[in-house]
Amino acid sequence: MRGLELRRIAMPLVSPFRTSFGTETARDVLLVRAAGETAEGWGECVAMAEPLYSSEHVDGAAEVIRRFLLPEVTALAKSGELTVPRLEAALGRIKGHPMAKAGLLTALLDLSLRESGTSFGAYLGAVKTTVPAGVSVGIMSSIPALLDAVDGYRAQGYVRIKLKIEPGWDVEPVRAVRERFGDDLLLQVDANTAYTLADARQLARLDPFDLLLIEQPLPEDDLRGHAALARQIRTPVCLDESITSARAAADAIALGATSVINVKPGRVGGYLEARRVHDVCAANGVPVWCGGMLETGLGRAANVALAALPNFTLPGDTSASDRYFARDITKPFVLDGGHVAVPTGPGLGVTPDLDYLGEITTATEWLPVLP
Ligand code: NPQ
Ligand code: MG
Repeated sequence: MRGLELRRIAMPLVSPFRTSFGTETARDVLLVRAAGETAEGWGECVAMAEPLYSSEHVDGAAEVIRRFLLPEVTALAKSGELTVPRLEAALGRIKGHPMAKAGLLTALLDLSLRESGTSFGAYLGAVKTTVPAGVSVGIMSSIPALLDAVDGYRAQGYVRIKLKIEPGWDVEPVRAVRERFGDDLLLQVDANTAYTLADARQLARLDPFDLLLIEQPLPEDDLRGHAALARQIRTPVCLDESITSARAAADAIALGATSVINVKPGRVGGYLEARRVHDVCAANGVPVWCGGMLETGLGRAANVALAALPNFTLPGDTSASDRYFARDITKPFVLDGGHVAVPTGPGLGVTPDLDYLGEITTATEWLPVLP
């Protein structure tokens, strides 16, 4: 293990993406490159520029990696014990910062899988060669603008639509999409914590529209509130932000706070813990789907491999690259009959275009691991 490169890139979004917590116009991404003796691996840290989705943010994640995670890598490398499972265990001493840990662990996992010629999908236990693609549709300025956007995504083949909602943009957009596109459309909503339990009656007004689920209506730490809400509405409750580990998933299920779970590797500290979330849910008969954090092709490749595990029975936010970016840093992920192909090459199965990466890089930093 020679070292780690931290690289910041700026990716313009094809259109502003508005959620209940804010409007994003560009993706500020932290990439981790793990340089081995004979190969290298890539990991994408999904933290946002500002701590709006969760408490992490990109500058903080970079600081945590260089100051607190790197020494754990170095210690294991010095004793010749550096493996991804051992590093994951060692990182447990450092509290929190799952997105920083996931970016680092994914780079090392990619490196080791490329060395052994194993794909992410094969390593994780994928049972499919393609996965159905859903799309997350931001809060729009008007209902006609929303209907146009949904129409465009349907024409591209997306098999499931997710509408971002917030107080004042919930029942009417859902009603309009249902009326326009019919009862067969797979439709769900995501509030990103914008409601409280006092809004239960308003959220029950979504009941007639046969939504697949409502994602994270209440604050991240309000598991009891989600359990109470689940008893007051017909739409299944699905947790995203609240599910920070496999143990948190088991607790939320036991409490009746969630009947479906959104799995995001960055939110739970990496792909090994994401697989454990999958396994705990499968053991409890709770279906899961793969969330998205506006990943580049590197993060998208790993997510698509994860989404090919057997209990990922609902379409994920595993959209094509062009949902977010006019140009991706890897060969773009494309829709084929509403599905995205699981990469089959070693590791992530994709590599960044280094010339383009250079053009959009805003900062790089080399962190040697062993002298
Ligand atoms: C979610 N993602 O499921 C998130 C939240 C989200 C695809 O809906 C920049 C970086 C903007 C990450 C906006 C989707 C973001 C972001 C929303 C994540 O809750
Ligand atoms: Mg969500």
